[in-house]
Amino acid sequence: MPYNLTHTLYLLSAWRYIFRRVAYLALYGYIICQTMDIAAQAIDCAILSDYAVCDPFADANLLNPTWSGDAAAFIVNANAELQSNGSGTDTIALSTPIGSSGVPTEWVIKVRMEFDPSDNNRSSIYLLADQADLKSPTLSGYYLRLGENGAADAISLYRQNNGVSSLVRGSDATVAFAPDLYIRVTYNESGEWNIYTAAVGGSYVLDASVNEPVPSFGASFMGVWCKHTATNATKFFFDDIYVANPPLDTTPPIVVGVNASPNLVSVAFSEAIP
Ligand SMILES: [Ca+2]
Ligand SMILES: [Ca+2]
Repeated sequence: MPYNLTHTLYLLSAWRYIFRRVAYLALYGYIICQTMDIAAQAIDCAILSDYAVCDPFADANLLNPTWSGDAAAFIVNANAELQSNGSGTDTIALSTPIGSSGVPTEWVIKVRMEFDPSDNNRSSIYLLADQADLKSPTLSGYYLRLGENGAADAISLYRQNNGVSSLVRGSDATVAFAPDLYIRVTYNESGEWNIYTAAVGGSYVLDASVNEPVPSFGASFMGVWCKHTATNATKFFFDDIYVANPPLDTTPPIVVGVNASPNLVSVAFSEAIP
């Protein structure tokens, strides 16, 4: 019965393949679920490690870390939240250093805006900035914008480079109506950004992804930026700000080219040499 034997072997092989795929997908799904199983809740810096920034504003001030910029236009309120405390129509911002050794792998921030955002009343979360002054016209960096006209306000990741260009837009209406949510952003060495959102106490859900490798960056800062009219000058709230340290650079520079002339030898490396 050569036909039946072949047929049986084929079936066995097919089932083995299917079993492997199911096992792989189950394991992969488990890993993904584990990775995402980070509750959207108040952060505890005592149990977190290897961070560049961890601030639940429990100390009721703008120190540890030091937030600079429009410090007079923000307060830490009685609920231990960073709250805008501006007046009139204005743009206010605060930043804190995150070091200069690379791009962090993760950011978390809780954002609450007690109004429906618009072009004139919106916030930006700077994930990376090359200057402490987030209002500088020459700033380069990456930020999340929360707020636009209409009722479809999405979270959008922008790259800023002496001008602004949109990179990726998340789901419509995520932040259209008095937003109150946690946002978690991850970045990996392949240049992949993932933006997750969660209701307070809920689980993070992927909102948007984009591949956009960050060019080499010097001194880096993160921070919050608010554009407001008089009505909403004190209605921006931020909390539980966490930024992971950039991963250690374990890839040594390698020589990619050598050029020799009678008086000069120039060597090209695969990365910038400090
Ligand atoms: Ca807090
Ligand atoms: Ca809107």
